[in-house]
Amino acid sequence: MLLKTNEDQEIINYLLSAEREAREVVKITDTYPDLTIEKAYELQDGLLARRLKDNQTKTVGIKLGLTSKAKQEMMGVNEAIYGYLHADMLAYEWEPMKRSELIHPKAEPEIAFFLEKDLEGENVTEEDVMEATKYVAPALEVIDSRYKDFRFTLTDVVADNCSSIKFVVGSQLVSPRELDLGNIGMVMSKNGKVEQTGSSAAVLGHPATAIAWAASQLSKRGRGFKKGEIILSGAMSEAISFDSGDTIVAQFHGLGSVSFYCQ
Ligand code: 0L1
Ligand code: MG
Repeated sequence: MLLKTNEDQEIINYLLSAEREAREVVKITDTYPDLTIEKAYELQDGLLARRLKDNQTKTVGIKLGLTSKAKQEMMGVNEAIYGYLHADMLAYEWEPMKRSELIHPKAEPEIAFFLEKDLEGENVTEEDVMEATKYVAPALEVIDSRYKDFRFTLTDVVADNCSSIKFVVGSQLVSPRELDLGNIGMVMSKNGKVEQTGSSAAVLGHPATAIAWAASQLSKRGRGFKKGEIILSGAMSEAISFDSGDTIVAQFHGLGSVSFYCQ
């Protein structure tokens, strides 16, 4: 599908200003119902290039989305998606997250992979993923769709860099070989009350399977994962909404915990 270059720029401006002003907007497929997935990834590329320039930041990794069968079924799709992580999305456990900079944030528990080798090609296996990973760590991704009521189609969310806004990584770094990564239990609580439990098995059966899938998708576009990058491998349970005054903690069996406070 071809959109005119000026329409592409309008969409990119529309989504970036929604992020900057922490304001929800009508989804883009209301205006462009025929948007294809290829075009949505092109728009994502354009949005990321502008964001890097405007925010004077850099790419630090990749995040996978819609990695659970439950979420794919909910959206009526059978594929995961990916977006990019920028340095200015990295948030810290010790620094309150500012609610005023967010629209309608949700937190999701994930396992972060730190790569010590490039990971590229259409035939990347789970073993290759494990081999290329130096450490894994507990993480909380904050997603904040720019779309009204967090409602969108697959193409909308891809163009919106898969709802990315912030991520927090816990301080415990563990070799992936020391854990049964396909079967890590997780408990996520808000203000001390358990809100979600889950398992890394919810991430396409094993987070390394999800990453191998993403490597093959990236290779179709002449890309791959690079040494030094962080990968957020996908949510281990449903995301939970939070607001100012809330503390979110996710505890992972064998991996420790990660938390943040929203101010
Ligand atoms: O990181 C994610 O799994 C989110 C992907 C996009 C879907 C959503 O915003 O819920
Ligand atoms: Mg996520």
